Amino acid sequence: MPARTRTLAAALAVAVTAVAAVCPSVDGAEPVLLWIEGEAAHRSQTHRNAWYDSVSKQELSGGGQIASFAEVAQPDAWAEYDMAVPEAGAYHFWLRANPCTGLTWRVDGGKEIVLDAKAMQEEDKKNRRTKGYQPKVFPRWNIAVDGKADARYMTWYRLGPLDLAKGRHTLRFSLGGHEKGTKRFAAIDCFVLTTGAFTPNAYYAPGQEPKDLVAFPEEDSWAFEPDRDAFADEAVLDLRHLNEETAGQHGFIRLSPDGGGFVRGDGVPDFRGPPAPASPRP
Ligand SMILES: [Ca+2]
Repeated sequence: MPARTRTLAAALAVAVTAVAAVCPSVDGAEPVLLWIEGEAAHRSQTHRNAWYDSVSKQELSGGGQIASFAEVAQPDAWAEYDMAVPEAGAYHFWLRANPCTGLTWRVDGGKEIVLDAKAMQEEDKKNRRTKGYQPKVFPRWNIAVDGKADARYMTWYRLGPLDLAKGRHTLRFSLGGHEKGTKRFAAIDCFVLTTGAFTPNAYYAPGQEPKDLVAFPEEDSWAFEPDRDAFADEAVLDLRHLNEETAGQHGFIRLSPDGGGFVRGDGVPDFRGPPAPASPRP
């Protein structure tokens, strides 16, 4: 394999390993997966803001979100979802959202739970080298229609588990929190309740084909379908710490000036594959 190709292959292996994450499956049971769009709320109260609503629909599951930006004098925003849960179980709760000034949820009128993004990030940071640890916060995804890096983004959060009985349940979110005398804003793209494994993949649901996927002739391509990474104790490497806090925050990865590795957009070496031999081996 040419040196440059080999280096690129190694780099891709790093990138794929760094973003992989799973949750455990329920033994012997066919997993249930409920994928619910934020914009499909059964009841809601929200407030409009031209800047906060200026997001790219292409970066959102189902082409939409539910968002609210409450001025100081406006009441709190909220959204409710009625769900038919097909079987009782411990459900992993995943949320793709922009919590901004605050986001809470509660099930069937129960205790209100706060999404504490900062605490979750701190826990991830503390455990980034802990084998078997599964991160709670995934990289931010810019959804601003003008591409500006401001408060318009989406992030996947691992919130579970939720014990749910079979039957109808109502999930209620607050959008922006409850702090009096402040502007309160937040948005939800979608959320997932599943008894099985789930790996966030931007705004795509499991099995959904990317819209911009390029088709190659079968003879010039192969299926790249690596097994899920369970971060088992016997794993040799855990490269999640290489992820940027915000995806792409340092610009595009490019070839280093010497052609032997890669650098970030700001010129800092990012990762390298095995060194290329200076001359053919004897
Ligand atoms: Ca959506």
